[in-house]
Amino acid sequence: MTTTNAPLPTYQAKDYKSELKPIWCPGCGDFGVVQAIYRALAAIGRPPHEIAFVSGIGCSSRIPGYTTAYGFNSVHGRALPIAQGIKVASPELLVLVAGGDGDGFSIGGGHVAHAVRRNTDITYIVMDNQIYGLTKGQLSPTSPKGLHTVTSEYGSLEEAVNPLLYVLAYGANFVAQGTPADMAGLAEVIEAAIRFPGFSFVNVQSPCVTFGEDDQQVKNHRATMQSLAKLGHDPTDRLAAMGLAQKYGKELHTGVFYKNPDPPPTMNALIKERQQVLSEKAPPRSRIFDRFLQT
Ligand SMILES: Cc1ncc(C[n+]2csc(CCOP(=O)(O)OP(=O)(O)O)c2C)c(N)n1
Ligand code: SF4
Repeated sequence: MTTTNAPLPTYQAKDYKSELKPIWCPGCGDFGVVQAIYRALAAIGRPPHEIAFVSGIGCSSRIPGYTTAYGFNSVHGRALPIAQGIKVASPELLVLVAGGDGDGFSIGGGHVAHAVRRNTDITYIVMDNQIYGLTKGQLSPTSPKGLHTVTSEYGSLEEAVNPLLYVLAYGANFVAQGTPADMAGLAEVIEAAIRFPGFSFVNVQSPCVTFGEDDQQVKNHRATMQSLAKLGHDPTDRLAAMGLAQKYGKELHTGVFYKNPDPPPTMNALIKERQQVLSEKAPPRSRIFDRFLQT
């Protein structure tokens, strides 16, 4: 066998950018999110062909197409089950999931709880713009109460879903939030989420400038965001994380809410363990065939 001392290839953010030109509205927060994803992937350094990027349907679900990873712009609300299947079948792949708050917490809401408890090693990035962008501005599950939209002319009557509290309550082991108003911070939390061994969740406050509350949200984020690290939050304290997550919709916290210091085994690790036990206990194949031949 010949060995070579050639350095391993390194990747830059531009290596993850596809030739497709984004068709988002000028000023859409998703432009910043995809840039942060390129940066995070460059920091991780996995070649694009070792990455599978799954999304549902929505403006934000276009993201996989703007990367050089293998992409699957799948079915509205069904990105998580597809991504889990990919990871279980191909453990060697880095599997990412992206989508909107409607995709994730309305039609796909039931899948989030099970993705959390199955703990497959995938990273779920939600672009939470509090509206249905692609279908032109209907109420979404995270729309704030009172929001005027095409489907709530007199203001929404419903309380918003809190995505941070939702995943924390189901036992998520890595939960973070970012905004394109802080690109470096967003890239950092996405990178940390990818590096975390298990299901990781990043909620991104990614404004919809066309149908959202107003078109000044990125500016407002810059003025009001509070870094959890600077606040002295201990990200290993789940209850403290839940306390801070309750401020969702009122205060904009960025950074890691919760990171389990002792991550439980992932679904792939459990499957491997089970397969090993079964293969040790299983009778030789010839004995199984003999049993059928006797009957
Ligand atoms: C089964 C199904 N139901 C409804 C739709 C219509 N639809 C497409 S995207 C979308 C919601 C988009 O909002 P969100 O997921 O928040 O993403 P955004 O466009 O805001 O990024 C809906 C209702 C669909 N494509 N498929
Ligand atoms: S409609 Fe909203 S979410 Fe969709 S591309 Fe335009 S600004 Fe972005």
